[in-house]
Amino acid sequence: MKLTLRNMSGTVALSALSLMVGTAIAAEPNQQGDQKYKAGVVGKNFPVEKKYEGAPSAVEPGALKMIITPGAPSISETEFEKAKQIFFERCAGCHGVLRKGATGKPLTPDITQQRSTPYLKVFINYGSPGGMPNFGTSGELTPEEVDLMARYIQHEPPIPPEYGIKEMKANWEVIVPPEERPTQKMNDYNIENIFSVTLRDAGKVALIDGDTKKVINIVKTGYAVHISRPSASGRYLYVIGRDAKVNLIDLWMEKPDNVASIKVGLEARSVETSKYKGWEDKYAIAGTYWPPQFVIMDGDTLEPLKIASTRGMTVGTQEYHPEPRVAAIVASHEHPEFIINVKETGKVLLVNYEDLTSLKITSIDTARFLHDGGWDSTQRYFMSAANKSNKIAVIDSKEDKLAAMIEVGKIPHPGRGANFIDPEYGPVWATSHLGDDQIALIGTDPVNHPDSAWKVVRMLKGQGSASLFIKTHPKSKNLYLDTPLNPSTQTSQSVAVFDIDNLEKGYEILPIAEWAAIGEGPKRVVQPEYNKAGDEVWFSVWSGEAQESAIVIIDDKTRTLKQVIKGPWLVTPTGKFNIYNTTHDVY
Ligand code: DHE
Repeated sequence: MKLTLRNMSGTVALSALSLMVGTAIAAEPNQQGDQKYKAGVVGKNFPVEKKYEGAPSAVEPGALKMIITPGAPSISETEFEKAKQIFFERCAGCHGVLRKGATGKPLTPDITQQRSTPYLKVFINYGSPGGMPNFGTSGELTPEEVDLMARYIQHEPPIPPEYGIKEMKANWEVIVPPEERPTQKMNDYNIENIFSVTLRDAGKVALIDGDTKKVINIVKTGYAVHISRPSASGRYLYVIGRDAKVNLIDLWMEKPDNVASIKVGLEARSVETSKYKGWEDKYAIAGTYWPPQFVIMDGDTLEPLKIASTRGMTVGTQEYHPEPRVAAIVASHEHPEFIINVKETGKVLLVNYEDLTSLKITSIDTARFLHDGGWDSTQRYFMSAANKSNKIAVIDSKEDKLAAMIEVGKIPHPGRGANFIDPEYGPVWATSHLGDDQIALIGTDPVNHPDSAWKVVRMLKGQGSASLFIKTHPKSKNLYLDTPLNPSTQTSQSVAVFDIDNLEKGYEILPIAEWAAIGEGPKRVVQPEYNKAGDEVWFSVWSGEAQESAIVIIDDKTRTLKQVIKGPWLVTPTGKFNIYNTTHDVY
């Protein structure tokens, strides 16, 4: 089928059929519905990475004012409201709130008006080989909605409000002031082996005793809660929701619970705490997607102290980006610094927190679009994934400079990655990929293994693409990786495990979801996490909000089922953060 369309600049020919086949994957029922956030991923038969990145934005569209733009097709106020809602739920994750371009293409009126309504409708309807989902033909949007969106994106994007110290302070609460908190540990829990489990769609975390596997407390947190990070001493736990709410939990309390909370913006993913010697537990930092900024807070109370914007020029093309989102943040062990991935500009910021009045920021150019990453085993080198550039940037946190840029597979997604000793090449850090089935092992020891340093020394083949997390432990000989977004149910519901001493032998598949013995549901197996001793691995079996989910614990040595944790409280478990391993960056 050939569609020939006219736009302002002439004739555009599009093979709609080729657009349809390009990147579509096999249909997977969207069993969790498409309610805001509840699915976690969108689209019935969308490309894997779009299912992952295309989740709804936490920015509340209701607050944004309508902007009518000269040259754009007419749109009524009611239509604008509806289109705004659709955009924030389905498009903002990839194109950005301001449509300036993120992993999806820029959609500002100077570009969209040139394209014209019929051309835009084809793209929205059929998708593109570049990864744009087929919103129309997949049934995700009706023909009327496709037409509406084609007209809407020719108008200026409405701008969400800024969020400064005044707004943060108005949404800051110290529930238990530091002077009223325990002066010593008031419970018998082995705090270092507690797991903070994200109950994504419940907006809560479950604190689970890693020794007894019993629930200690279920603590209310932000909306669509994302990650947990403990303070350097291991006493405090910081949790962040997509709604940019940070909760501070005191693990010394008889029953660990919230002692402070703050909303630091409209949308966020990352939180971290100061870990440099002498600065333990002093500061916390949260990075936001909107507004594009980070805030340094008092570690005990979450009082916001210093906000800095990430807006600025992109690497390479050196053009202004109004919305560079803050992705992963790690705390340096070499200097009193936070290391911040800025997604859209492709810059890694090393923010020195010694003097908040004269904030020193070293900005290192890497590549777009920075997402997640973690330390090498010496905790000197930060291995950062520039996912759309298919590269790992190596930041030397001692010298504050770029050590290397390494080409890997398609869309690396390490989580924090995995460190181990390769029998042939010495210390390596590994990442799996969203876009292919490979596992890249990168040499990380420039002193004793200079020939292997900052090179992909092995490329292993896993059981499929759409991996999000890879994990091992210094005491383990196993390397696990999940594939939760793989279109094959068999693959998304199991994990692959490699023997570190015999990597070329291939992997064994563990049917984790089957071991969970739960009812119907997507049952995606996600994020391996070790206990403190490094002899157990915990996996989330992630189903819909109204469906049964589970945590499956296996014995690492025998790779056999040890225990299943279930219960009506276990709603959409995803990330799990062992206090000791997360505090000490053991992975
Ligand atoms: Fe995450 C880490 C962003 C979707 C589970 N996620 C991160 C980090 C970022 C991020 C920037 C690194 C934080 C850090 O280290 O400081 N995640 C995003 C997104 O923008 C994205 C793609 C889409 C969205 O709308 O949020 C997204 N993430 C997901 C999921 O769908 C996952 C699988 C399930 C869920 O809970 O929502 C998910 N992300 C996680 C987990 C981590 C994480 C478990 C921490 C991994 C670790 O081991 O540290």
